[in-house]
Amino acid sequence: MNVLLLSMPDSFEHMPSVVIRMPNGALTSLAGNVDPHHRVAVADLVLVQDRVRETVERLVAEHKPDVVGLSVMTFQRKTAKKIIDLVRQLKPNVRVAVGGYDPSLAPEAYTDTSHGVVDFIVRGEGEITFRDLLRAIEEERGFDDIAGLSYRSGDRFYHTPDRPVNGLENGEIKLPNRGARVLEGYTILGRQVDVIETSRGCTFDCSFCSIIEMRGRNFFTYSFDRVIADIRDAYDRGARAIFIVDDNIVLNVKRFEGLCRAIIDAGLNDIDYTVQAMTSAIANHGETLAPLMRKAGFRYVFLGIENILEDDLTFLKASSKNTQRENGHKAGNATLKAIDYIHKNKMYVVGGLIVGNPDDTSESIQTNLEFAKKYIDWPYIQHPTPYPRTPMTKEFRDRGLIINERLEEYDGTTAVVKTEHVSAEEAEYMRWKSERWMKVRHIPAAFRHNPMFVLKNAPKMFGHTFRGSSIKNFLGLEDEREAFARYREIRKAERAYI
Ligand code: B12
Ligand code: SF4
Repeated sequence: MNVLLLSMPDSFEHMPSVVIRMPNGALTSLAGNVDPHHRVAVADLVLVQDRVRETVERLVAEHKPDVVGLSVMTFQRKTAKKIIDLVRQLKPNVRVAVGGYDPSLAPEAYTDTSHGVVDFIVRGEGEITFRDLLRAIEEERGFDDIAGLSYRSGDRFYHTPDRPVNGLENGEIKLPNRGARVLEGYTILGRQVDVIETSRGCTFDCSFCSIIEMRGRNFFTYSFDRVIADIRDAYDRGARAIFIVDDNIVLNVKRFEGLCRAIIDAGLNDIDYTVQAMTSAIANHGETLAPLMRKAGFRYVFLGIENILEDDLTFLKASSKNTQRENGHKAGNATLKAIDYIHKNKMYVVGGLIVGNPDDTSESIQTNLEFAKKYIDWPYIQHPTPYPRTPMTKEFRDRGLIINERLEEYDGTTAVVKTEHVSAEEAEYMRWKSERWMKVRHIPAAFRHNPMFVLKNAPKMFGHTFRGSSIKNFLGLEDEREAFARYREIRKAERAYI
């Protein structure tokens, strides 16, 4: 069968497509696990944000898909439905499957049979479910024995039991198939970027995170041999930057250190790696871990700081993962120590913070923004966003703080909740205003690393960072709120990808 797999074009403020266009790791993993006689094409639509319709039309004409699969996050739901409608117009007898976080956690949003009609919802991990689904379609048999699937028969949906998460070590999930990609242009600051995974899952339960509802509290790992083979495949196809998409790679620090050594031993340390990490792991093990990371090629460490105030951390259920330990005892917040280790080892901190929590005041938001200004290299500051089935969503709803139900705006940098003391708009304005200048500060470091790219793209990079601003703003002749209003309009228009 011919299979076309699409990831959505929607990106958000901290992933400006002029500098970052990353592949979706799920789709190549699916492509690597279907039976080999299928002809699979993978298209990451973030590569063609300004020509989504034409690209989908062309791909459907060229690949004549029997099955189209879409990977969808919640803020991409609206776009996904439009793309499904388009695909159905182009090829009425096509079968449409959706998967990823949004269909898994809000399958009810995809059982509407009037618009964006899907045939299959793959819930949770997709490799084995999708492989078996294609087999069942091909053999024209029923779907009841395929765990983790919801399927449509007429206007009704039937749901099979959830699929248990895969242990990964048994080798059942094969390597991704990057050869299936049909679009080009992946980049992070001018370097070709790819994604790899070394583990899945997390044993923490932060209230804003979707992981627990998605797969429970567990942690499974791939063997180093597999990981190295995956990195080498990405490298051989031209990647010189790699984003490790693991939910929480530092849950097992000894293993992570071993992985750094394996990367060094394999000579794959001339790649720029980016990884997401908890502050506690870096603070508590930084003495040995951070130099090894540096040696292995790690450049950006995305730190889940979340918030620097204890009350907020309690709300986010993120206190323990941000706790420093000394001689087995708790010794306060781990953030500063983690940042120090990262900086001492010449790596950069992408600072993940969440501001605008239910009890936040302007002062508590400002405290976090000031902290970010002082200590982090690239801000990744977000507003708490009520994604389907997270514990945080329930609390925001119960307290009547959700002010915006337009899911396409649930991109993390649009405030869709107010606090008990601050309006959503004000929280967003505060973040937007200070974050733009923090981003500018990283440009010299980016220039030193990738001078040609930055020289060539500097106008676009500044243009993106200061969308909505004008000379009048910079001269102080216009209230910054005017620029903020224009920024929001631009952002709104941008969301109409199709
Ligand atoms: C890595 C990652 C990123 C990377 C993305 C790199 C990339 N291009 O892949 C970065 C840091 C850039 C990122 C950004 C964002 N992310 Co993010 N990210 C993740 C993370 C950590 C892992 C995702 C991943 O790749 N997993 C590995 C793959 C193999 O697994 P998977 O995606 O789950 O796919 C499997 C199944 O879902 C299924 N599947 C998936 N798609 C499909 C499609 C079909 C057809 C089928 C059959 C099956 C299927 O099969 C796959 C294989 O088993 C998750 C989870 C987490 N713990 O936080 C969040 C997560 C996915 N991100 C999320 C969000 C919200 C975002 C942002 C909007 C804001 C933010 N929080 O940073 C931005 C938007 C990015 C953009 N497009 O502009 C949310 C999504 C919530 C939701 N309900 O939609 C998550 C769940 C985090 C959370 N808040 O809980 N993210
Ligand atoms: S530590 Fe990270 S992956 Fe784990 S629950 Fe918290 S935010 Fe999610």
